[in-house]
Amino acid sequence: MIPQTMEENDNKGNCQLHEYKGVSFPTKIHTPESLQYMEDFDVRDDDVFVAAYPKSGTTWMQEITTLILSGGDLTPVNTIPNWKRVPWVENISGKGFLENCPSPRLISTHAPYSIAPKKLKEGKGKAIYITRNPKDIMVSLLHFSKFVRFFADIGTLEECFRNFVSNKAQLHGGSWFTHVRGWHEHKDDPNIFIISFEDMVKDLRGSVKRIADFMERPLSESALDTIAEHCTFSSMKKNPMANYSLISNDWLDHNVGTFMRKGTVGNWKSEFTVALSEAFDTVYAKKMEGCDLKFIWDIAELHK
Ligand code: PPS
Repeated sequence: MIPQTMEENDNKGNCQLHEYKGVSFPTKIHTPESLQYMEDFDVRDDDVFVAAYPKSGTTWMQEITTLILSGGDLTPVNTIPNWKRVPWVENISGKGFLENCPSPRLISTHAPYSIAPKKLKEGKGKAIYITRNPKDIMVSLLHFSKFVRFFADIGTLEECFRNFVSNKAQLHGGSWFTHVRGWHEHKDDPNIFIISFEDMVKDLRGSVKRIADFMERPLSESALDTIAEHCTFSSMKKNPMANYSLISNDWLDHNVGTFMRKGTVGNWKSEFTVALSEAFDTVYAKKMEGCDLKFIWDIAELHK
């Protein structure tokens, strides 16, 4: 979600969103041309995309996939910022940067399936899609919007809710419901692997192994141990190459918040009122009708 280079755009004025094929994106880091570039992207056979609705665990997966490719060698995650290791294809700076990245490439995207790279949809390369329960996403997004300067403040939690459940959500990546349903419909495609944030919280080592198997990059037991240890929330929170502390105050107001905030399941419970939670559940039941995706909403459910 963060620009790949600080030169990418100026940072004056309010952040605006614009629509590309019915999906909202922040104008500061995306243009119609950069989004078209994503759709037409020249996918290589060994490309691996990290795809997610914002605040679903993208940065976490960037770290995990980097370490899977390095076989557990910590050098890249300790020396290269995540936005350079796993750049966003739809950002303005994607074009010109990605073509020069050596294979195998790791590439991030917050795009819904409808506008994901066409070649990926035809079966070229692989994508790992991360889901997260949407109440935790909403809370994470709300806090993020207070300290990120290229993204409009999304108001109170109630205002965020009304926006979040709207079919025309004025949020980066558009409607969460459309996003998650669109990718989930392709869960059986051989080049798409779906995993939840909650699974990763529950069993990080087991999740890393599943992801590595999907990437066809088997790991030794000791590499698995190293990756699981490095990718804990407390460890990543301290890593300047992953925690966005390197981003200047012009882009992120570091006095207001931190990117690595809670990293848990069920944090929404401390922010949602009972009434808001019930209103959410009603809309959720309607919008997710016919979709067999199940979420874990509470940390206690993880240990059942
Ligand atoms: S972004 O801005 O869309 O790229 O954000 P994204 O990386 O998708 O999601 C940020 C949330 O992921 C949490 N996070 C983690 N949780 C647990 N363990 C690890 N290692 C980890 N790394 C990132 C991060 O704290 C954000 O969630 P919240 O709920 O705000 O803490």
